[in-house]
Amino acid sequence: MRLLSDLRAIVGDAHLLTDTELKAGYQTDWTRRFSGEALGVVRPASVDEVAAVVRACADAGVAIVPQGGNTGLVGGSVPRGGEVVLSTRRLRSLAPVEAAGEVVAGAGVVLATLHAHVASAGWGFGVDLGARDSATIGGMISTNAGGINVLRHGGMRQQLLGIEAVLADGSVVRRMSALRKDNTGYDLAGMLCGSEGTLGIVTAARLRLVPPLPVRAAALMGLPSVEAAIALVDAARRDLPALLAAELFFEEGLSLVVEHTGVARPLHGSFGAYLLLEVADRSDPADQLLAFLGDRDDVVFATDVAARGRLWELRERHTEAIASAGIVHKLDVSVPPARLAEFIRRIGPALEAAVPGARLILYGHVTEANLHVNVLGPPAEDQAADDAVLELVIDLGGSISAEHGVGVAKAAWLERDRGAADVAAMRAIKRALDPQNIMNPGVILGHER
Ligand code: FAD
Ligand code: S2G
Ligand code: ZN
Repeated sequence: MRLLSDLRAIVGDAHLLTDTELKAGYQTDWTRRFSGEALGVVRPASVDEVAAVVRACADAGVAIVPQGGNTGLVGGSVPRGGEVVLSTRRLRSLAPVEAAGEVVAGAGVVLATLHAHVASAGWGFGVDLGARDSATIGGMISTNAGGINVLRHGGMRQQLLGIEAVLADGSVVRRMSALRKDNTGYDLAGMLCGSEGTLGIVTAARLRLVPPLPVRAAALMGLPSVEAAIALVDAARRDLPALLAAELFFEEGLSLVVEHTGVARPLHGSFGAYLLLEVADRSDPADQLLAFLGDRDDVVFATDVAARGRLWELRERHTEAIASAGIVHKLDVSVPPARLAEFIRRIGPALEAAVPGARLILYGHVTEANLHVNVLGPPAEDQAADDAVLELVIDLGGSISAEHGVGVAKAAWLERDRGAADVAAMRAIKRALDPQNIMNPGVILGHER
């Protein structure tokens, strides 16, 4: 095929994969629910090679699936069939940290690498998440990733100062100046952030850094009910200025983690809800947290790195523990904070009515009322559980996607969530920037044009 020889000429033989074995890792997503056969996997080493690849695919009318760390959870990072997967893993340039607290990173830079890079210059980066060892800067921008520190620093959009991207015609948009204020025209960076590879390919970004918060303490509490946990989080937001993270999980998830990992149960007995709080500052915030906890028992308090890591492991290994139990339907949703307790009370019966016997595991970023609803039991293609959850979320005025994006998993629900006028405006932007519909077709907007 002419396109494959063109791609080989652009990236070199070693970076065009057509062999079934070599393509395999790029064709199935992290949840194992989404998979497809790519025409080929191409691994460009520079923005110019990305632009040449895009032009070649556009000339051939072949669609592109941009892929970073392939940790996305809504099926947007893997082919549906016949596309070229464009892997950004070789776009790993990392400029020196600038004195003003900014850094320019290639799209393929892994989050953990960025954290280490900026820490060595005495800075921090505002976004952190469990997939830090694989998720890439380009992927995190494209999904507008949130993570565990949104309360303090916001998500990826709040860290984004500039962007370099290749559009569907192979042109390169570059807004990477270090200008502190530049109000000239539409916010292309903001529009590409969260576009999940459907409007262009992010090749580099200018990112805002944050002052480091080196001294930390954490506490895991067992609480009698969801209501008690939510009340405590509201109090923590008011009374704990050093609060960095607040994560909620429940018995079902904790038992799976303990069973899967063999780590010891943190508290004796079982509780209606578990709340993990982390405080971070320049000076020691431990006393602030201890004062907040008062004489409460059913608490595990931790200050050193290892002890805090053990508490975080109970939360962050939910994902792999659940995945080890079978094919999981993952629904990353948010509801108005005032309706969070109601959502948690209603989701069990709603799911049981739709899919009797399905196993429900809830956990997530409670300060944003963002829960990760995981359902085990229904086969991958059975949408009944997904529909029951999303129906309830919309009924409560929530969002069908809080931080993972829409992907292909939730494209059918977009109009229910956003309304016809909003979706029509997004379609107009898509048609304008990608008239051939070669940029990740089917993601976010489905296949309707
Ligand atoms: P990929 O999975 O490769 O791609 C994701 C999407 O972005 C796809 O649509 C892809 O086409 C597109 N894309 C990728 N790179 C580019 C690019 N350079 N230009 C244009 N489009 C691109 N997410 C959260 O928000 N918060 C969390 O707390 C969180 N925790 C996680 C924990 C675990 C254990 C796992 C497995 C995932 C978690 N995620 C979380 C989901 C995932 O890590 C994020 O969505 C992340 O942003 C994906 O980055 P990635 O590089 O893996 O992107
Ligand atoms: C998290 C991602 C993983 C999951 O752990 O915060 O965003 O299991 C999630 O949904
Ligand atoms: Zn999350």
